[in-house]
Amino acid sequence: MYIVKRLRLFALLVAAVLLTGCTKAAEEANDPELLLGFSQVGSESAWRIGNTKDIENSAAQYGVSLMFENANQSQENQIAAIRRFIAYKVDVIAFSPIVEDGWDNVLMEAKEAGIPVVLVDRTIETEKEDLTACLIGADFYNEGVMAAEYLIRKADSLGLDHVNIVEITGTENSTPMLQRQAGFADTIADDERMHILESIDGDFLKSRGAECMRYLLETYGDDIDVVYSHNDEMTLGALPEIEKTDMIPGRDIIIISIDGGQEAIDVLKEGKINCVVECTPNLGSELMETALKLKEGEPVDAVIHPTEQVFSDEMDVSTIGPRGY
Ligand code: GYE
Repeated sequence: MYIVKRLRLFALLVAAVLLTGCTKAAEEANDPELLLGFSQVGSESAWRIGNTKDIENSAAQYGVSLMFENANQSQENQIAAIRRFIAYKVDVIAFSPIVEDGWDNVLMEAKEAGIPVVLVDRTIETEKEDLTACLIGADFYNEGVMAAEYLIRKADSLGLDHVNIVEITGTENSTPMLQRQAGFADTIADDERMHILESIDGDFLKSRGAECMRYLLETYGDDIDVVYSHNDEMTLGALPEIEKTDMIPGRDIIIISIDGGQEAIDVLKEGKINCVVECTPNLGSELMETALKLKEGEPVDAVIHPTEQVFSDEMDVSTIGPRGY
């Protein structure tokens, strides 16, 4: 009898715990802690797809309800998405601006609506104050510096006294394009061996990377010693074009890329890319934590940069683990 009573009591307790748990979960589903509107640039690269996946997974993990909009490479679409977020009265808006300028009007509207805005991945150019709360993204200038420092070490080790570089840049007027270019140019500026033959816009796309490389090979042929490409996709587009000539990428032309996605790392391991500067797309958990703080009116850091590394033929590349994007 005593045991039966104890069992009953235990069962009641379990049911009570389960019920409160369920009610809480149901409450959270109906009334999530935070409604976040996020406007993504597009799906142009493995980096971007990895970034989208990470943001979606992090939202689920933090119990954040995510309104996700893909702008398919158009600033107009991004502006329209931000206006929809404002009309919907989301708690926080986040977006990765495709280019740096042209955001003042829509961001003034968000400010007037009292909705904080987080910049993810890329920044904006504005003269107005306090349009955005913070930036969570890579230090692109430093990525350019790391790419150039690798090149200087490589030129030293090969004993090169004249180095002709072609640069395939990302989307014109986007933060990674501007900063990766500036960091690289500033770092090679004092090295008299280094000459940039031409910088050409590859828009972060594989097809454009191939087109640019065809043009560069037609124009400069085997004068090219180095290809500095602002992302893996353009690099992966350029390599087959080099292979159509009698030059071997990674041996006759030094190939430097940025992002560090799986495909590029596999090609680095094959020896056709010499150096890949990492740019991590995993910004989701920082975004969720920041958005939750903003909703509560708590202070946030103005800039959050993830730490990044360089993968290159100076190291034992077989030790590089799976990249996840
Ligand atoms: O390098 C490129 C992408 O903004 C860091 O955009 C990002 C860049 C990334 O499409 O692959």
